[in-house]
This record gives sequence, C-alpha cells and structure tokens, in this order.
Amino acid sequence: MHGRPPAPPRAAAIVGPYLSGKTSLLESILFVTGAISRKGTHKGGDTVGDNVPEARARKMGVEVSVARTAFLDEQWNFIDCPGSIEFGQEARNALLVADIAILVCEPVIERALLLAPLFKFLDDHSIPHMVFINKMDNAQTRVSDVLQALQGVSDRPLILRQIPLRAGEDGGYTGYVDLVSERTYKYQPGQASSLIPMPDDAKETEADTRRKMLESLADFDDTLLEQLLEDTVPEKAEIFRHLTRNLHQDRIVPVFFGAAERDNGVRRLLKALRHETPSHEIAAKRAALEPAGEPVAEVFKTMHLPHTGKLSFARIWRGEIAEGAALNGTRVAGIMQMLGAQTTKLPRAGAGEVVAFLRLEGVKTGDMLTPSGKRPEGARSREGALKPLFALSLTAEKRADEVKLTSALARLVEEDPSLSFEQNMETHELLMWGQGEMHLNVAADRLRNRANVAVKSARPQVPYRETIRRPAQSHGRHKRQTGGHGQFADVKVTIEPKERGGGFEFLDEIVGGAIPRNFIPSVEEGIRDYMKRGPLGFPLVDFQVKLYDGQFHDVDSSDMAFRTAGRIAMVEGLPKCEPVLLEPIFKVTIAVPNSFIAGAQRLVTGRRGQILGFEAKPGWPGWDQLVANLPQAEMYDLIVELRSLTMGVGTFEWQFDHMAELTGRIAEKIVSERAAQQGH
Ligand SMILES: Nc1nc2c(ncn2[C@@H]2O[C@H](COP(=O)(O)OP(=O)(O)OP(=O)(O)O)[C@@H](O)[C@H]2O)c(=O)[nH]1
Ligand SMILES: [Mg+2]
Repeated sequence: MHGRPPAPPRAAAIVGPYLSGKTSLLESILFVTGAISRKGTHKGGDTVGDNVPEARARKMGVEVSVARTAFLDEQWNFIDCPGSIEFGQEARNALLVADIAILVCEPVIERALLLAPLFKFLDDHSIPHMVFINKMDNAQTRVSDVLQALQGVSDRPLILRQIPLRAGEDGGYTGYVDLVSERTYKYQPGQASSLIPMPDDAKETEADTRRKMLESLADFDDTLLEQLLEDTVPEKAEIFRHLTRNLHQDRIVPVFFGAAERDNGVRRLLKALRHETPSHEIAAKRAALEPAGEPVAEVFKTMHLPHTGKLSFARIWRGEIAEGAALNGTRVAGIMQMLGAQTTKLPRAGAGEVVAFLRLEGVKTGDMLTPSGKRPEGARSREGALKPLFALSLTAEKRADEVKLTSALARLVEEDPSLSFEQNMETHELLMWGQGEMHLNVAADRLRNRANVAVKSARPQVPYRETIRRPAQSHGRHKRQTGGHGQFADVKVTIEPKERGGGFEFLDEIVGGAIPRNFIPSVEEGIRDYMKRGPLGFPLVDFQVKLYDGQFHDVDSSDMAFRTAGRIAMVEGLPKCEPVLLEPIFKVTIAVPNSFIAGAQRLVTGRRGQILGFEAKPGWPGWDQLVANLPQAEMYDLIVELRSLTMGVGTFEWQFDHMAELTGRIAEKIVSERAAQQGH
C-alpha cells in the first residue's frame, strides 16, 4: 500500500440480450474476486443475481440485482440487469447511474441485432461501455465475424482487444493474445490463465489486428496518426492512455471475450475494468451534478419486500450519508450494502457507493435525494418511462382485497415506472399497462408475493361506440292512468347524425309553449339515459336530437313523465336511423430493422390496418418505421407478434386517432357478444 486513500467504489452495469450470460458473468466475477466461495447455478436456484422468486421461477432476470466485491483492493458494485426487452426500464434505470456498462453477448451473428437498442441507448447518453462476447467455449463462429456483425449495430467503432487462440482437434478456444501487452495466455480450468509464448501461427493475425486497433485509435488523435504513418509503434502505456481516454468519452467500444461459466477471460475483463473505468465523478457529470455541494444520491431501483419493507437502491454521487440522516424529508432507517439478496448494514456510505436505503417513504425510482430535500440545481431529470405497449384488465380474486390492491398497485408503480394503471370509465375495467405479457405476469406475481393480493387478469375490452347513419323523426308518448294521479308527456323529435367526433347535441326548437320550459331539460335527460346503451349495446355518439313539438297535461305532466317520454322517443326512433358500430382506430408507428419491414407490413395488413407510409427511422441507421392506422381491437397482442417477427427488437408507438364505422361479420359478432354479455 502506498498510503493513498482508497479510491471511491465504482459501479458497472451488466447488460445485454436475454440469456447471454450476464448473471453467469456476475457469478464468475464474484467467484474470481472472492466475494463468494462457490458459484451458484440456475438449476440450483442459488445465483447471486436474478435472486427474487419471480426470477428463480422463470430462470431469467426480471429486475436488477446489485453485488458488491473488491478486486485488487478496489471496491466495485456490479449491477446485473435483466436482458428481456420487457424489463428494459430496469436496465435503463441502472445504466444511468453506472460508470461503465458491460455488454454481454453471444458469439452468434444473427443475435447481434439484439444489441442495437442497447448500443443506441448507451450512445445517446454517452455511457462508456465494453463488449464481452460470452460463451466462447461453445462458439461456432469466428470472433472476427461476430465483431463485424456487432459493428453493424454500433455507431461507435468496436475495438477488439484480444485475439483467440484455437487449438486441439475440435478447434476450441484455448486462450488469447492480448493486443496491447502482446502477451499470450492459456486458459486453465479453475485458476488464472497462464502466460505462454505466442505461437508462431498466431503472430500474423496478432500483428494485423493490433495494427487495426491502433488505426482506429489514430482516428481520434493526429499525433498517433503521424506515428503510424512513420511506422513508429507507440509505447504500451501510450496505447492504454488512448484506449482509456476514448472509452471515457464513449468514442470507442473495447471488445473482450471469454466464457463466464468457465471463468475464462473474466480476470482479463476485470483488469480492463480496473484500469479503464472512469470514476463516479464522470458519471455524476453526466447527471449534470456539480462536484461540490450537499450530499446527493440518485435512486435507480425501488423494492417493497414483505419483511424488510421498502428499499431504495441509490448511487451516492456526492458527500457522505449516515444512518439516521434525513433525505428528502424522511429519515434513513438503514443503509445496506448488497450481495444479491444478502445485505450488510453500514453506518454510513460515501460518494461512489451503491447502497440500498431502508424505508424512505414517498421516494421513488429516479429521485435525487439530498439532506435539504432540494433537488440539486440543473441535475438531469430522467426522461419519461418507456411507453406502455400491452394491457391486461385486472381484478382481485377476493373482493375483500380490493382496497389492498389499490395501495399495492401504487407500490408497483413506485418500483417500476414502466408499469401504469388506469381505471377505464367506459369499460369499468382496471387496466394494467406495461411492456409485454411477461412484464405484466411478473407484476401480477409480485402482487401475490410481496403484497399478498391474488389477482386475475384478462384481455381488456375495446371501448366500442355506436352512431347513426341517417335522420329520422320519432314520437315518444308516455301516458299512464293509475288510480288518481296520472302521468302524461308527449314529445316529437328529429334525430340526425353529426360529424365524426361531433359528440351529442340537444336542440330545443319548441315554439309557442307546446311543452313548458321547465320540462324541457327532463326530455334531454331521458335522451341521455338512453345514450348510455344504444340499440347495438354501446354508448351512442355523434348525433343530435331536435325537440320540435309535443304535448303536456296541466295535472299529469311531470319531470319524470317527460324524462320517460324522451327515452321512449329514442327507443322508437333510433332503430330507424341505421345504427352502426364505431371502433377506435389508433395511429401506430412501428419501428423495425429494415430487413423486417416487409414482415411488419404484412402484420399490419393482416390486422385490418391501413398503411399510411414508411421511411427510414431518424437517428437509427438500418431501421425503418412504418406509420399505419390500426383498429384498437387488433392492438392487444401486436407487440407480441411484432417481437416474434423481429427477434424481439421491433417496437411501436401509438396514440388514439379516430373512431371509424365497422360493419359486416366482425361487427355482427361484436354486437351479439355484447348482447350475450348484457344478458339479452
Ligand atoms: N456454454 C456456455 N453457456 C453459458 C456461459 N455463460 C452462461 N451460459 C448459459 O447461458 C444461459 C443463460 O445464462 P444467464 O447467466 O442466466 O443469462 P442472463 O444473461 O443473466 O439472462 P437474463 O437475466 O434472463 O437476461 C444459462 O443456461 C447459462 O448456463 C458460458 O460461458 N458458456
Ligand atoms: Mg440474468
């Protein structure tokens, strides 16, 4: 030790497509660095990452886990993120607080595409990142080909930092040559790789690839370019400086490879992280925070656990926070360091740390926490959550749980801003909105596991409406003589269509007192009663009713009688007006890599969609977007189909556009189903 104060902890987010081996890589990192003495497996259900019951049950990541370790006396927090695109919000939240991202992928050319949305997000936010090509023990493809495919989806140049050594009968990978140090390592089962002399047959490839690496770096530095032109080879320390500086600015992406399951290449990756990861101050700058000022922490994850209570996972950007301190007006009941589900209480935590604060009421994911409760001036506010793509209607299995459900839902949204809930006034359903079926199923599981509320979910109803196509006159007469006091009202109306979106209008054209003024509002009320359910069973819209004549009786007329007469006029008249179903049409913008655009077109036309146009997606090289009108009834599982068509990367944006007439077989089916539902 040199008596230097210890460097602040750094944070690396492990991201990448579904099943690429992120949790396995974390397990290997923790094992290699000594944080755990035995590696867990999916089968054993004992990995540090993906440790919540919802993840164990599915053998996949559904939310982030944090693990603390030390490597060569430096402190690290690794954040293992779920790979499924449906839990993309989790990964995004974590990336915004990380010093570096490790993008884990498989050596499979076709899957390179899966990294496109991640590369885009990282570059949009200038987050330094490295690629780790995992599962090399099983690779069927040459690293150079994988690299080329990955380059196709990364805006920044990828710089291969190692070349593989192949040997043995099966041509398997046995080690690598490091391109900066030019040292050759042979993988050793169960221990660190051993240094060996560079085999002769690797020398040419090594020299070529190293040259390419230097040329890529020279694109950012004229002095280096001159050196290369003069055939001067820069010092190793100089090359490291170039690599590090460019990585910090997200101008290059270093690429390493290995096999997490065998701990191959993991120490090499850790060393690169150690030397090349910027300190938390750089990430704090990305969050637009000044270096000086009161302590600040940013929440990137919230969890409500049954026994522990609420945990707010945060990165401390500035200063020190002690147990008992006030943050945003509430007291920190505890500070925990995490190793997956295992926690260690800390009396205090300083800048750079990733910790979980216990029971911060009212604090949610994305919040910046300070002792004064004031948001640091100018601090980056997070962009809005991912827009919802899929909905289910939700009901508590037990009626008694309904109140509990409401507060449980509020907690779910606190945990995951890409979930939302809506009480639909028209269909009287409680809708849960999210990123896909799995996302919502996991949310439902959490309601059961964390809030002890069992729910049922179903496909949401489409809020159909109906209108009329032609005008008609109608007469509503209500007359009843029951013993003493009778009831009498008589109205004459003209029912007429209005333009689409025109709503409803009631026009009073009574002249000469055929109906006394005070009864006229009751006629309108009677019509409005009827409007809630037209002849086809849905709310009536886009029409007007003119009240032009009528009769009354001095004794027997009443508000009630005129209300009834108004409704009778509608019951009699409306069927003559050619009622027609209206269905909601959405405008959707579907984004897919351009090789999938034909499939996307077929998907839209196969769902009664109307294509309005398509163009290259701005800012997304190689992607197209297609604008179309699509009936809401066809939107329910659109994201499911779109993903299965596009290896999971296709997505869309939507908004309500208009209501359109629907006739024919589909309309008949909807009307008869409605009648059955309403018990006709
Ligand atoms: N052959 C081989 N398989 C591996 C390696 N690393 C991981 N796997 C396997 O890949 C599968 C997925 O591993 P995980 O670590 O769960 O993947 P993940 O990226 O965390 O997955 P999600 O969290 O669901 O996105 C498991 O079956 C692992 O056994 C490796 O180095 N070689
Ligand atoms: Mg995982």
